[in-house]
Amino acid sequence: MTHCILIGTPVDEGQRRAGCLMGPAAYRVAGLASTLAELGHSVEDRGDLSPAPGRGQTCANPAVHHLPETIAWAEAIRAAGISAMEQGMPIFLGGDHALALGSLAAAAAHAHALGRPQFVLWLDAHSDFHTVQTTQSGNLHGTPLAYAAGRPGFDPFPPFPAPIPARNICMFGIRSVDGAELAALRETDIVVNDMRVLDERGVVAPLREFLDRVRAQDGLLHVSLDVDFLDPSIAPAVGTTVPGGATFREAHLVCELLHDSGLMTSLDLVELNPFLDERGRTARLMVDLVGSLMGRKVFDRPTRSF
Ligand code: 5AB
Ligand code: MN
Ligand code: MN
Ligand code: MN
Repeated sequence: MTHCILIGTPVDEGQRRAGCLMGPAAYRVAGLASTLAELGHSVEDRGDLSPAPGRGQTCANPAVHHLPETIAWAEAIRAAGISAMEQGMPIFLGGDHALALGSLAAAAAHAHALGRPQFVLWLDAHSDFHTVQTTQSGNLHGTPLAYAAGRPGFDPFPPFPAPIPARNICMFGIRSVDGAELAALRETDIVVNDMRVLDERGVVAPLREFLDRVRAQDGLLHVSLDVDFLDPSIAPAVGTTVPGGATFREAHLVCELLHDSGLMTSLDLVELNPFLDERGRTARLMVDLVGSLMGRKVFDRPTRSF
């Protein structure tokens, strides 16, 4: 059983449509803690983080907004994440995806201290591979994976503690990539399982290939679940909907396979905008997916050993 540490991270500055700051409250209302407890896990809710005031950092890209505030969030999340990582499995309740500028740094620092490799599974419609310099929208929720991979162009941010090797990063569900991201991704070994791949191969084989590599290297695995990984027809509460996302069963199957692997060591739940939800259905779906990630199943049956 796992000691789950809930860390509310109501970041809203990484994009322009207000509402993600209500995400942590929506997860609590939707029963995240009781879902985990019913599965036999211990749960510690550390409440919501609040960042220090921004320190006025600037950058050359005029589109970028809320840079100092986002840096302050990243620092607060990194510090809280590192201490949680030592005590259990942090679940970061977003908040927009800019929170991963902190959670990935915490995971990487922790893995580095243990002398073990860090892996990342990025469940998202988007690749989030912009730098502070290349983002055209200026929305920093589109940058965390580039920061974690050690791309240059993050000068105003603290240096990423132990950049994650590209081959340790696996994207799932991708269907919206900007030109600058595509050009940069082509230069890396990141495994991009876009929707075309998942349509052709399903989710099982590509996910097992990745999990086999994590296991073979005794890696730690950070999973970042962006609501827009899901098809908007089942998860409307997100500011950046892209049609053609993961179905209800594909998403649950990904989570079930992750649970069977026993490899996940930290988790982000990001981009939920409860203001856009329909009677809480997206928040409830995200909580149900966490249930699958943490061991809920209909029948116990022998699973393929990883
Ligand atoms: B999300 C876009 N690439 O840079 C940009 O939702 C979208 O965290 C970023 O994945 C989406 O603004 C960021 C067009
Ligand atoms: Mn994202
Ligand atoms: Mn996204
Ligand atoms: Mn989004």
